[in-house]
Amino acid sequence: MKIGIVCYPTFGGSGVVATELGLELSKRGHTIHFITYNQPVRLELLGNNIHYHEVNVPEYPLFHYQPYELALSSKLVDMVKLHGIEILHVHYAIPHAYAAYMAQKMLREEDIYVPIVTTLHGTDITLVGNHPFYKPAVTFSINKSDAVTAVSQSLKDDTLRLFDIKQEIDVVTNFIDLKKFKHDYTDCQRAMMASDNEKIITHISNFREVKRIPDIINIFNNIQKELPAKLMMVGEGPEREPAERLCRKLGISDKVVFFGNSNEIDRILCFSDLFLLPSETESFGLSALEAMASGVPVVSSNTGGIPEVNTEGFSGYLSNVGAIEEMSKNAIKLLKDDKLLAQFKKNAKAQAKKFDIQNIVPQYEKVYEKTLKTC
Ligand code: GMT
Repeated sequence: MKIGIVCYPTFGGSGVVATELGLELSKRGHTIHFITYNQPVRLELLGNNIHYHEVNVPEYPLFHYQPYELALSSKLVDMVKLHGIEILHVHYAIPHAYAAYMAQKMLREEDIYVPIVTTLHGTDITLVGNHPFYKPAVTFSINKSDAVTAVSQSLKDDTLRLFDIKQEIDVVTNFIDLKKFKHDYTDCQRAMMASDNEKIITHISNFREVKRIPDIINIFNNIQKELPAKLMMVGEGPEREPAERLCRKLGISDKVVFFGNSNEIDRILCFSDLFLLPSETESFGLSALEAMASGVPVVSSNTGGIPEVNTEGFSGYLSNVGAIEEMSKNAIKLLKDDKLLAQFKKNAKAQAKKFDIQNIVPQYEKVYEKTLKTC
C-alpha cells in the first residue's frame, strides 16, 4: 500500500509511534510518505519506500496565527495526486484529522477518494480536544474519518464518554520494537552516571504539568534518604526549570541529572533500575513501555491507560495520582531488595513483549485493508 502518515515530528509519544509505525510498514513492503512540518525525530532512514514531505507555512504579517491546517490540507492534496497515496493515516486528531478531511473533500472534486484513518493518542481527547473551543471540530473530524483507532481501551472509553461519536473505534495499542532496546550492559556507560552502589531512577517526558514533575522530585527525595541513588530526568518542557529549582531547594541537585531531549533513551534506560511515571492522566504511557523493554520496572500512577501497560506487583507498582508517600515506599521496597528488583526487571521485559511491534503493526494493516475495501 502507499500510505501517507501525518504526525507531530517532535519527541512526543504520538510522533514516536507514528514514526516507528511508518518504519516498520516500510520494512513490510509498503511505501510510506511522512507529511509534516519537520523531519520526525526518530526518522533517520529515508529510502526507496520511505519519504518525507515538508509542510511549509510562509509567514505573512496579516496573520496573527499562521494557517497550518490550510497548508497541510493543500500539501496532502498535492502529495496524494503526485504519489498516488491510497490511504492517509493521521496521528493526533488536532488538527490532523480536520486537515485530512478537507483534503479528502478537495480530492473528491477531482474524482479521487482517499480514505482517512485517525489514531487518537490521548491529550487530543482528554486535555486539548475536550476544550469547548475545539470540541465541535474534533467531534466532527473523528466522525468524518473512515476509521478511528485509540491507543488503549481507556482512551476509547474516554472518547465515547466525552464526545458524541458515531464512528466505531478500534483499540490498537502502542507497541515497541524490542530489537532497539537490546544494548549490552557494557554499552550503557553506567559508570559515567553513578557509582556501583547507587541505584538509578529515571523519568522521561515532555515536562508538562500533566506529568506531575514535582511528585517525581519529591519521591526521589524520599528514596535518596533511604539508599544511595541518582535521578535521571530526560526531556524538555515548561516544568523543567521549576524542577531544577525544587532540587536546589531540597539540596539534592548533585544527585539529579537533567539531560534535555535525547535521541538515545535506550542507552539511558539500559542502566536504569527504576522508572517513575506519576502522571495526572496518561492514555497509554509509551515511556513506561520503553522502560520495561529495557528491563526497568515502573512505579506509576494508576490513571487512564497505565494499568493496561504496567501490572501491579509484576512489572511495577501503581498508586492513586498524588500518592507520593505510597509511591516512595514502593520504590524503596523494590530498590532495597536486590532479589525482588532482579525479578521485577525480568517481569518488566516479559510484560513489554506483549506489545511487540511484530504483533501490533499487522493490526494497523488490517484496519487499512478493511477501510480500503469498504470505501
Ligand atoms: O505524553 C504526552 O503528553 C505527549 C502525548 C503525545 O501526543 O505525544 O502523549 C500521548 O500519546 C502517547 C502515544 O500514544 C501516549 O503514550 C501518552 O500516554 C499520551 N499522553 C497523555 O495521554 C498525557
